[in-house]
Amino acid sequence: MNKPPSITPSIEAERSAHPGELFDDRGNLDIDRLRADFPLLARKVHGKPLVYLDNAATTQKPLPVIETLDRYYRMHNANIHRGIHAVAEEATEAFETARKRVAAFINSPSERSVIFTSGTTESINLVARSWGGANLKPGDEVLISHMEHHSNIVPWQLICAQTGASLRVIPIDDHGQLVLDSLDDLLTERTRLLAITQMSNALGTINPVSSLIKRAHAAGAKVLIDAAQSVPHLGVDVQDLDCDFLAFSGHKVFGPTGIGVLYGREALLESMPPFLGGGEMIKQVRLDGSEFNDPPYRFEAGTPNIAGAIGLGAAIDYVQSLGPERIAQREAALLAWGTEALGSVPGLRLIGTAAQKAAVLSFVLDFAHPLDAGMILDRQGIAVRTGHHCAQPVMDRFKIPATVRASLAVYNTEREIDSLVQGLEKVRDLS
Ligand code: 7TS
Repeated sequence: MNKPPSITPSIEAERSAHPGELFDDRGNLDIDRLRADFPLLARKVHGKPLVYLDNAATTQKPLPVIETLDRYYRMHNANIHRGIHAVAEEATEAFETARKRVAAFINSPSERSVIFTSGTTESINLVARSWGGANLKPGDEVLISHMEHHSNIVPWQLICAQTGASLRVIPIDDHGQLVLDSLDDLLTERTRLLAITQMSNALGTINPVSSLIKRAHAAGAKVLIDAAQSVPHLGVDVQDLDCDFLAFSGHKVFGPTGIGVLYGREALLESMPPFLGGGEMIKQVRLDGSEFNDPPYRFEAGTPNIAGAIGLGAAIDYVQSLGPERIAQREAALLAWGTEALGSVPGLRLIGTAAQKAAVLSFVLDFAHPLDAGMILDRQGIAVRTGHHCAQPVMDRFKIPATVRASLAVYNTEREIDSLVQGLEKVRDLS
C-alpha cells in the first residue's frame, strides 16, 4: 500500500530547511531570514511599514504553517476516525501525528493526555465543568491569583456558584509579583485546586509555578497551569512541572486560531465525566444510556478542528527548529532593550516590573489616555493593544483603567522598539 504523502513537514525536514541559516555559528539570529518566513510582517499599514507588537493577543504565522493549511485543504481534507477511504485515512494520520507532536513538545508521557480544544479558554472550561463539577462541593476552595486572565477566573466563578465551593485569590504586589507570604493561609486542606498562570499576559510576570505545584500537592490540591503565554515564550515540560492540567492556545505559538490543547494527567482524565456530548466521545449509544470513550476522545465531541490541529503540529515543528531556549534568549534581549528604551520616555510608567518577566511591556502615560495613544500609534503603523487585556482585576489592583501593551515575539527587532519610542513622542506632540 502506498504511504499517504506527508502533510506536515517532519521536524527533521523543517530543521534541514533552516540548518544554521537562521542562526550563525555563534548563535546569532539572522533576523531578515526569520522575518521572511512571516509574510504579514512585510505589510504596510496606513502607508507605513507594519510594526507588529501585539503578539500576546496572537502571533503571526510562518510559511510552513500557512502552506500546511493550504496543502491540507487542497489535498487531504476529509473527516477523521470514521472513513475507511484513503483521504480520510490521510487526514486521520495527520491529525493523530499532530497530537504526537504536541505530546513530545510538552513532554507529555502519553499522547492520550493531549486533548484538542478550541483554545485555552475551552481547555479551562472543560476542567472546571468536568473535573470541577464532579469534585467540588460546599466548603471546598479553588485558589487562583490576582493576575489571571478572565478565562482563568470566570469558569471558576461559574463552577463555584454551581457547586457551593468558594474562590480564593493570591494577591500581587506593586511590581506585579505574587505575594506568597499569605500562601499558608490560602492553601489549606480545603483547597481542591490551584489554577494559576505561568506568565501574565497583562504584566509579563513569570510565576514560580514549580514550587507552587509542590506546595499545592503537599496540601492535597490539584494544579492547573494556564500556559497560554508561557508556551510561546518559555516552552513547558509537564513532567518536570508535575502539573495535573495545563492549557494553551495554538494561535499564540505561531499556529492557527481555533485550536488549543488541554494536557491532563492520564489517571485524572480517566476519572472525569464528559464535557460535551455527541459523536466521537462515545463507545456505544443506546436510547437508554451511553458508554463513553476513553480519553482523549471522551473530551473531543463532534468533528474537531482537523486543519487547526495539523497546522499546530507544523507550528510546533517551526518552534522546535528555532529552539525554545534560543527564542527565550532572543526575547530576553529584546525585553531588556525595550525596558531601557521605554524607561527613557518622560511621563511613562511601566506596569509590571517583576524580577522574573518576559516579552510584555505594559505601560501608562501621564500625557495621554491609553486608547488615544493606541490610535495615534496605529496611524504610524505600530500595532499595540490598549485596554484591560482581559485582566480587569490587574487594572483594579494598579488603580488604572487600561494600559498600552507592547508584546514581543522572536521576530521583533530593536529597531521596531525604537519606532515605538518615536511613536510615543508623536503621541506627546498630539496630546
Ligand atoms: N490565559 C492567558 C494568560 C492569556 O493571555 C489568554 C489570551 C488566555 C488565557 C485565553 O486564550 P484564548 O486563546 O482562549 O483566547 N490573552 C489575550 C491577550 O492578552 N490579548 O488577547 C488575548
